[in-house]
Amino acid sequence: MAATDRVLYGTALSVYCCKLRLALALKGLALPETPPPDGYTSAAYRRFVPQGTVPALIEGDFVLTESDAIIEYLDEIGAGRPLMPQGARMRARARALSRQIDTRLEPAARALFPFVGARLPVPEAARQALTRPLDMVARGADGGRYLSGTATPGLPDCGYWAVRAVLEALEGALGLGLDLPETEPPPTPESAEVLETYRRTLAGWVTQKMEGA
Ligand SMILES: N[C@@H](CCC(=O)N[C@@H](CS)C(=O)NCC(=O)O)C(=O)O
Repeated sequence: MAATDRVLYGTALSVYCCKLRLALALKGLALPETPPPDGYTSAAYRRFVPQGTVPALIEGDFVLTESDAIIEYLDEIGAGRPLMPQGARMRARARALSRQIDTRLEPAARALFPFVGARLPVPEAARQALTRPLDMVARGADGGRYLSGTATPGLPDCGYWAVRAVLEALEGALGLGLDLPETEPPPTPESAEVLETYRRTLAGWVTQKMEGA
């Protein structure tokens, strides 16, 4: 299938869409991206994406949600440069760290959103909730240049770059004093540009929240 027959639904602010855009940039794939009609909670969007989440990949009547599943699917059909490492154990480690970032780190970061512009103190427990998942990321490099010990960037790197951008924005807004693990940055101009664009989007969101306070 030609890349042009695929459509991606996404929103500028979604951390999972940023993760997928980073993966696509590393893969060298340019897929058209469009916002869900009337937003992702709309009945119009749920008519063809019943999960009502972004990102979603559409290929004819094939509809796929979940950023990891989309990235692994594109890998398996040979679309662009592969992001999953060679070897079952290496792939399993990449998946495990990616799940930890998505299911532990990102929700702990998201829990802080209501405090931006709210002029309320962030409870210590909410700040502490980030410590363990950040520690897992710090240990995830495991001797390699990229997360889960690989020599080239993969699934967990894309997830962490995106969530780290969110955490940086939260740090600027809330002064959390977080110790964010340093990992290798996106290595190509295209992937660096995706992350920079996302940082600008987040900065605009923070400004809007602070001004609305
Ligand atoms: N695990 C999913 C998470 C996707 C997700 O929750 N996206 C948010 C936007 S960042 C969303 O669509 N939220 C709408 C909802 O959950 O109803 C993935 O990796 O794609």
